[in-house]
Amino acid sequence: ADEPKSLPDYAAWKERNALIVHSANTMETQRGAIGNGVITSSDRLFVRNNLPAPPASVTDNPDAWEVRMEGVKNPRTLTVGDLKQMGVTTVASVLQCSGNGRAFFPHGASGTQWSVGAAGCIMWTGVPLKDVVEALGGPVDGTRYITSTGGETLPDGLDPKTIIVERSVPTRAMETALLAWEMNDEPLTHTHGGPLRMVVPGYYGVNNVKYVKNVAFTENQTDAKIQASGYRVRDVGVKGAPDQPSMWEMNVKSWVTSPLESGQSGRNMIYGVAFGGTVPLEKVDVSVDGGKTWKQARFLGPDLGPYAWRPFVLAADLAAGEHRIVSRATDVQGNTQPEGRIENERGYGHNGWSDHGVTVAIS
Ligand code: MSS
Repeated sequence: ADEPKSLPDYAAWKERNALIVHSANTMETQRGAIGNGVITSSDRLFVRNNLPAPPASVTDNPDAWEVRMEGVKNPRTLTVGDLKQMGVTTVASVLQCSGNGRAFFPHGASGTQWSVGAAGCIMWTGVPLKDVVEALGGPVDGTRYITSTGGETLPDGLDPKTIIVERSVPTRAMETALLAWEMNDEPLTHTHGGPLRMVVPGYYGVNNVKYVKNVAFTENQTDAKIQASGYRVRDVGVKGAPDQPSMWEMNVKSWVTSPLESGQSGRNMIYGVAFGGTVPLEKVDVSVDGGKTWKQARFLGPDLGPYAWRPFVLAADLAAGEHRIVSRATDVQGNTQPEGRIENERGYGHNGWSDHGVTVAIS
């Protein structure tokens, strides 16, 4: 058997036993470690880096970190210290990798084989992007995207466009986006993008650019590979291209977090988490017979707003034997999780309820 991988230095502070270490750049939360909390503790949150993370020293003097603001009437370079004078808000939002659930695709979608744990619900604190943009005169006319650039040092000898983490989201995201310097009430670590991170509530992880050094209102999407052909939904066997849907707003999703393997006959509490992406959640139904019959679960804990997840619970009387336990979330617009997968080349955006179920042996 393979030696269990140890945590890389930049994530050494994490709770090793709560994580599955796929590689030095990819770690997911164990399904059984997600728990019933509304907020994911930082030491259990998944990590995904497309490039090696910058050194820990980037957060030595966080207030001095600079971000260039472009595509606004009065372009400027601002420090985190400046941003802290411009406004502050806290938003609870699910951070989820586009490829969460990829492991369920039978065609062997390439990329990290995430199961359910490339997701967490986080309290982000920072300045609303809107406040910063208004202070700089508003976006330049004709701009349609907000393009954020990550601050990693790029390796020599490669075309920067092929590796840089630079993502464009539609300008409608300006209403809710923030430039965050705190995660779960603590200064943002370099592991998760400190000193400053673009947070786009309800959008897939990749749009939440870490160590953000440039934010530009642009007419077009960036031609960086991670935008142009990466993170695009297309049929199996098809190459990524700019005309395919980009991984922006997340879809409605849920999964069971307990029990996962076994239990005693009689009353069992079935727990899980559910969220609606950018649309508030309406309800979660749970089935203990693989989707033949459903019962509505009860939400647990406070509602921290449309972008947060909601832990849920259903008390079910289970007889001895095997039970296939599945959950199905529905948002207030009536979008509900499909039963199956939407097959696609890179295994993005999987919210099918069947694959996300668990088979539990009750004795
Ligand atoms: N940012 C930067 N700068 N870099 C990188 O790499 N990645 C992405 C985001 N951002 C990156 C960034 C991804 S891809 C994800 S998921 C996220 O991030 C994660 O986070 P964390 O904090 O957990 O690590 Mo997929 O869609």
